[in-house]
Amino acid sequence: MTGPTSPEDAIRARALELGFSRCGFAAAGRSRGADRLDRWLAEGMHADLSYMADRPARRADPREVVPACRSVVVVTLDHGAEGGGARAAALPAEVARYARGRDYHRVAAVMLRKLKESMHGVSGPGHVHRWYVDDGPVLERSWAVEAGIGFAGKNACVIDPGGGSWFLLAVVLSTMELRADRPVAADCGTCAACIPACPTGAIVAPGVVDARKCISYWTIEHLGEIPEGLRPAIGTRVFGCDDCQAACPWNRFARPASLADLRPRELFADADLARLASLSEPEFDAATSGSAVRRAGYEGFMRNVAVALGNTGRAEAVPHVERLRRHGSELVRSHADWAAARLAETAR
Ligand code: B12
Ligand code: SF4
Ligand code: SF4
Repeated sequence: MTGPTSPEDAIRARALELGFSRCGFAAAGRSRGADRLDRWLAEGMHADLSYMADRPARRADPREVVPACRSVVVVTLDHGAEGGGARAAALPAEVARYARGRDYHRVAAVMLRKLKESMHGVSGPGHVHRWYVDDGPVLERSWAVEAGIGFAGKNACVIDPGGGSWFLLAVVLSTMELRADRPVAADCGTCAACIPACPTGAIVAPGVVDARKCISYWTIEHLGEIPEGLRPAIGTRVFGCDDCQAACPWNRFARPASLADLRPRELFADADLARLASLSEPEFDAATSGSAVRRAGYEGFMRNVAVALGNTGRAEAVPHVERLRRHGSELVRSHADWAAARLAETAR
């Protein structure tokens, strides 16, 4: 057997050995998605995600982040589609699939540190390899498209025609010149299933998601009150939303989670609103240790649980809503009041 013969082969082999599910390379420059970013920001579609509007020129071009950047290495982690959404629970709740296991940012960080070390071995001294997973000023999806990981779907997600979209992205900005991969030759074609599948109409044009309407934004990123008009459409989702991916026919090719750490924790795979509504802050902290769900914060999460209970239309939800109406947080109490009023109209 022969060993890797090129820097690209060596880096790809190492990425896969570390547990990443894909690895591709793109030539650094102004991102092909940069104009889309400019339009999105100009329309205010970033809601109050101020980091998105902060120095957009930087986000548009990795050479503004790492001077002399020549290549963008894109790696992915399959989080899988496991956990059918709480079939066993009495009052089922939905937690986005990517967040049911250990926080991918933590999982990927350990692997990216090792990948970076190996890249130094390949490049020799004098090179810079800077990694980001979600948190950097990098248009990760656009780079994934350019690096041949997949195509940009009408739901804005990167879709691998051989493996769907249930995966997460990370990048390494490198001063090494690496041979770019070719973009994949596939697209959505005439399909548009994700657009009507979005409960809030957040996919405002093919490939364009308005964060101001997206359930993922309201239940994960937004810390304060959720507008009343949006609450019914949130349904029983307590953290994120998967509907535009669940509707996608390419996901019949999805693979299971690539790493055991990403497989669902029982609390989130079979999430039960009754159980979630009873969580004290220390219990929430313990249950979300090392989990992405912690991002919503205790108050934000319990606010989401209150809204979800209000949307069950079930009389069994009433005692749990009543408990949340006595919660220590004014934010949670006010959403529980709304839930109580909604259940009074809808519960059977
Ligand atoms: C801000 C953000 C959000 C916001 C805004 C969403 C949005 N669409 O922008 C909110 C909070 C709503 C959100 C929600 C979600 N997010 Co998010 N989010 C981000 C973040 C931090 C920035 C995204 C961004 O730049 N938006 C600006 C807009 C203009 O770009 P975009 O929507 O990404 O679309 C790009 C491509 O589609 C591309 N494009 C479209 N057509 C074409 C054609 C060509 C030829 C090219 C080159 C590019 C291209 O153009 C756009 C700009 O580059 C990225 C991480 C990162 N640093 O990139 C994660 C990221 C995009 N999110 C991710 C995930 C998993 C989600 C959720 C599925 C989570 C959930 N289950 O609740 C939802 C999905 C919502 C959706 N359908 O987009 C993953 C996506 C993985 C994938 N396979 O695509 C990322 C990459 C995080 C990660 N590291 O894995 N997210
Ligand atoms: S994550 Fe949910 S709310 Fe956001 S665009 Fe997709 S389906 Fe719509
Ligand atoms: S559901 Fe259809 S239109 Fe939407 S991303 Fe998937 S293939 Fe594209």
